Amino acid sequence: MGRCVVSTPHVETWELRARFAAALSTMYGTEVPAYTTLVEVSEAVNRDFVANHPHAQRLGSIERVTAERHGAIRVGTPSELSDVADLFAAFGMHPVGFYDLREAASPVPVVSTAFRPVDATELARNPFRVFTSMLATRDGRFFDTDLRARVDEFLSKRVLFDPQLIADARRITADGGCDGDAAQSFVARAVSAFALSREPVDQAWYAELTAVSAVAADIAGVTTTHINHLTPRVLDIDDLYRRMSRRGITMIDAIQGPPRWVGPDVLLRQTSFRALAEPRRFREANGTITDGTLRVRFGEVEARGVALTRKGRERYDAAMASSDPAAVWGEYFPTSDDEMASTGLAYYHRGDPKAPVVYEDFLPASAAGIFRSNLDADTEAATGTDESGYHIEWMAGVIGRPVHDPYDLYDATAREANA
Ligand code: OOG
Ligand code: NI
Repeated sequence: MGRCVVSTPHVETWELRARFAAALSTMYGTEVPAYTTLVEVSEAVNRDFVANHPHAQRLGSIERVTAERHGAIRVGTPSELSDVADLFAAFGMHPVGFYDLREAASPVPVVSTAFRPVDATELARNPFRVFTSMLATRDGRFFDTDLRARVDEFLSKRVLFDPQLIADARRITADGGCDGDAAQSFVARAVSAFALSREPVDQAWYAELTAVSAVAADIAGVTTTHINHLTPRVLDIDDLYRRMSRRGITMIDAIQGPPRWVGPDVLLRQTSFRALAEPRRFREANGTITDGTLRVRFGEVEARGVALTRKGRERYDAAMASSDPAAVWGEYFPTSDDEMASTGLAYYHRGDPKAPVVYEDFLPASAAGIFRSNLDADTEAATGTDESGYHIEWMAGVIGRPVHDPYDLYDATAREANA
């Protein structure tokens, strides 16, 4: 009798990513029940939109859009960010873009990037992306020397990611996947790194940080990290907004990003609602454990449009600077894909106006707005000079890999035929 080798099939990078996204979604649904409602309403919106619009799938197949999510996570230190980069690389998610939310009209003390697949084939297989922010403790406009030292000390003592998980991630990245048993364990351990912890929160420390910034408290007030939100994609966000409001869920006042418009949808439109307060346990100064609540997580939904070129993005920023963008949009953008393509404002595969290249990234103004609209307390605007030295090359150095320029990726994608 020959020797019997038991082996489970190889699971490729993209499939690991799809499983990771799906498992996070399942976990987040148990943690934040309103998310499950949002996903159900999003699926209904998309079904109805596809039934009523012959070209509904011009911005992505209904299969891709239905499975599509973005997540948001927040970490405290360069070394935690570096672990995140190693972990996500195993899922084929690479850093794209540098977002400096300290510079937003409503500043948030973080710098961010988005981890996502970078080529069209991988995006079509599963486009999961995670907006990842790091607390800007080095920025003296938000943290004085004393607080910074105490925050850094607190953060240096915690371990967000099991070193074995990161070591496995590195090996899986090098191998381009792993076998089935290893995949199951790896995905489960990666997901649990982002579960909301039941550990009691140090009440005094959390309160002190909240006084500086609610985001600082969420990031550095606890010894673990968690997924902050998981966002489904819809084909008609105005319809979604109305349906959620009708269900009695209070949405934020506005849809962030470009206005509704008769011409091609561009970039990204997002809206959110505040999740209910979640039960958390607190440790008081005398050591007593008490039950309390925190409101840090929320529901968000988005609609994606065509990616704008640098020229298109300049137009976009100019239109958004108007006091009433919706009223003047037609002065900045043409109403057809043909004109968007011929004037070089947006990306199309091989220049074919029937084949938009979808925007895969984020918008700093919307991101800052999403952060703030869901906080209990605001941070003061940053004044004074920034001596922190945070910038895109700094981030690339910290995580030991290049941070892609989104325009380079869109240029490359546009040179290819539609997948
Ligand atoms: C990230 C906020 C940014 C988006 O969709 O623009 C974001 C966060 O709240 O951690 O997710
Ligand atoms: Ni988001």
